[in-house]
Amino acid sequence: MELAVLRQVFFVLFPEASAKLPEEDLNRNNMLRIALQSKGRLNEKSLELLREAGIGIDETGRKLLSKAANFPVEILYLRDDDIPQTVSCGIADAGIVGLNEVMERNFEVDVLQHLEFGKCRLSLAIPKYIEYTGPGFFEGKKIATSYPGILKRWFAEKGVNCEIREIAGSVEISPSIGLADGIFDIVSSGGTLVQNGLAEVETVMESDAVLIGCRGLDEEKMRIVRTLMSRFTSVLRSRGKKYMLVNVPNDRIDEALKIIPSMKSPTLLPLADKGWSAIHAVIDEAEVWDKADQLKAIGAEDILVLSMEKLII
Ligand code: PRT
Ligand code: ZN
Repeated sequence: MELAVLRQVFFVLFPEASAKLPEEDLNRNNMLRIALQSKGRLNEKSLELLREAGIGIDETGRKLLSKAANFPVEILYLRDDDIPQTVSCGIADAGIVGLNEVMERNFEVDVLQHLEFGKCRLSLAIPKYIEYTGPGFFEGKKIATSYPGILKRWFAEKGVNCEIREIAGSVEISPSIGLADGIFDIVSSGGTLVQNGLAEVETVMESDAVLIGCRGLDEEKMRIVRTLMSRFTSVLRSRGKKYMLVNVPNDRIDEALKIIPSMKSPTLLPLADKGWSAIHAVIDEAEVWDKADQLKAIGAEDILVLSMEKLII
């Protein structure tokens, strides 16, 4: 898109933000612009993921736009609602946002990668004392939500007609004040529903933060996107993993390898003490104690468990 046009689109879409961005070049070609949530639930986790992927963002006196020091990326901070549109029209090349926002806004963007944080679900809930009889229950009923698009499509699939009341916040109080018969909202722990006397009756979609991309990026930007995705994959794979070193009598190696299967071929090192070897393996943190007990039972000794910094594949 032409720079002048791009600038105009940005100013029309985000008048407040554009006031803070008088002279920034909105059309940098050799750099990937990523839109992140400026504040809210996804902001810190998004920056943490970038940091762990080795991309240092200067956050002192955070502006609307900030550049990475060591990677061809710049960050555009926006409200999450605006991210899908910003990416679809090419003002940002990529973005990190909840899948729920992508599905709700329905702009044309590519969902490139699931980032495994910001996990939640979008569910229908009704007062807990009412008996639920299936999707047909909602025929002719009023439902309050901030996500009318997703809900309309779901009811259309089910062939149910109901009245959707779009409200911006505090959806969960709608049934108790007589505004709606049920709600459709984000659920994480389920605590908010319980506090408001509601029962979750249908899960319409699962969501997590996703990396989205503008369609038709040029080869240079695609190359940066691919590097970014491969770094994210490494970060996500190493989360919740531990590095285990264990000394095993040589005649028990086969059994030990069944207990701790390795990613490819096992790393096996002979010890100075003849008749013994060390096995190195990456295992899930949740399995550490269980695996250690099983290894000790077959005669393994000196089990060392270390934190894992990165798993680059
Ligand atoms: O200001 P801006 O528009 O950028 O942010 P926002 O206020 O619209 O969104 P924000 O920061 O609240 O959430 C951003 C994204 O986080 C959402 O779009 C989801 O993808 C994701 N996410 C994950 C959640 C939750 N978990 C969550 N629990 N978003 C909201 N909630 C709220 C929900 O609305 C409900 O009120 O938490 C309540 C339910 O939580 P539980 O744990 O009681 O079930
Ligand atoms: Zn929002």
